[in-house]
Amino acid sequence: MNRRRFWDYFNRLQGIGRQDNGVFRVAWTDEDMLARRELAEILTYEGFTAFRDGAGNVWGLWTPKPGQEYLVLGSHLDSVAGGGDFDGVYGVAAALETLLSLRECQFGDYGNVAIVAFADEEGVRFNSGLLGSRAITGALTRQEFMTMADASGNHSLEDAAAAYGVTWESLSAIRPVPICAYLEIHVEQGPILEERQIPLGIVNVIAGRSQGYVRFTGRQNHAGTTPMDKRQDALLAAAQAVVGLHEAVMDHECVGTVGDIIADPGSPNVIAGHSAISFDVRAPKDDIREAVLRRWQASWAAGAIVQRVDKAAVALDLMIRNILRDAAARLQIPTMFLNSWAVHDAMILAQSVPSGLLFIPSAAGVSHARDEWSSPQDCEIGVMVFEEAARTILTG
Ligand code: HGY
Ligand code: MN
Ligand code: MN
Ligand code: MN
Repeated sequence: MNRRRFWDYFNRLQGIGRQDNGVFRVAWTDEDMLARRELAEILTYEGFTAFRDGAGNVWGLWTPKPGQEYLVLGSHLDSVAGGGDFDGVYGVAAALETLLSLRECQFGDYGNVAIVAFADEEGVRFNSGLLGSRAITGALTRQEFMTMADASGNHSLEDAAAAYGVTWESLSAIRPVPICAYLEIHVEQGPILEERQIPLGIVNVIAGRSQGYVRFTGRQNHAGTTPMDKRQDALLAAAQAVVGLHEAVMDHECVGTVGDIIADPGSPNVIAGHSAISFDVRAPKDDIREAVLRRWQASWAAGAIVQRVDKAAVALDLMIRNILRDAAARLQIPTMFLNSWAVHDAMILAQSVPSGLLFIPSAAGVSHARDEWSSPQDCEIGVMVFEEAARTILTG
């Protein structure tokens, strides 16, 4: 690992879209594109074949063995709105440093290596998360891509992506490189590694997730003249559903979040005729997630789910998990196995190739927030073990 080079590239990528109140590299915005362009420039400068595929994923290829499969190392550059400095970009910088190190140490005799920054991992605006990785594995449907919209229903993923040259035609024309295995390293975004004082986590299962929007219909009316027993208040119905989700997940190994709520017309003196809320429900066991959603849905009347995307929980490849454990052991780095309640592109790749996911500690377990932080020492330990694991997989 070349520490100086790693931090130089990390800072170059992580600084794009960074503001006082957090990072704003939301997918399908200029900042997101700037970061992808920056990565492509770095890859070209370093002599790799760099390109953007039909989904907007940015690839860097090192092909000493033409015609053979690639070990793919990746993560994402897009962020949530007001996100932290490490989510996604740390993994891309670690993948880049590993690619450079493998070439420097002449590992070309063993096979090809690629890095990828997947597009729209977060799905912030349209609940379209893990879009880039699903596009290369065929898990993204035309129907989903063409119908995803924001909470208001007025802005579509299709239009936002088209502004940056990504269409269903370009997505479906992708011919991905042949992949032998996928590795990702990411900040844990939770408190476990820090609490246990363990510098590296190896992920067993990535929790499944159901996300989408519910729209409520009431009757727009006057806030003053409408008696309380004569109201059909769409925003009240939405608020009750927000509390209802919290109650539906209680006492289950499950989490549920409503992160976005809107009212139409959204005027202080008008009873809302329409409203919408987002939902994000996750559990390591799919039957629990499904049961909670059914219970929650039964608790509200004037609503209808207008968008729902489910991703099943995924157990990552046992052989890869052991390679990660042994690579850390060779470097005398303590590890532990744990589950991930954050979703990752690794859960999509894992459905078609052996995939592994490493975590480094997150300070106070905080993420998707300005004060997301991981220590330089933990970042560097993560890269060194990530490189050692990549070498092991490459040399087979
Ligand atoms: O939402 C998540 O779990 C991830 O950070 N995209
Ligand atoms: Mn995230
Ligand atoms: Mn992430
Ligand atoms: Mn990820």
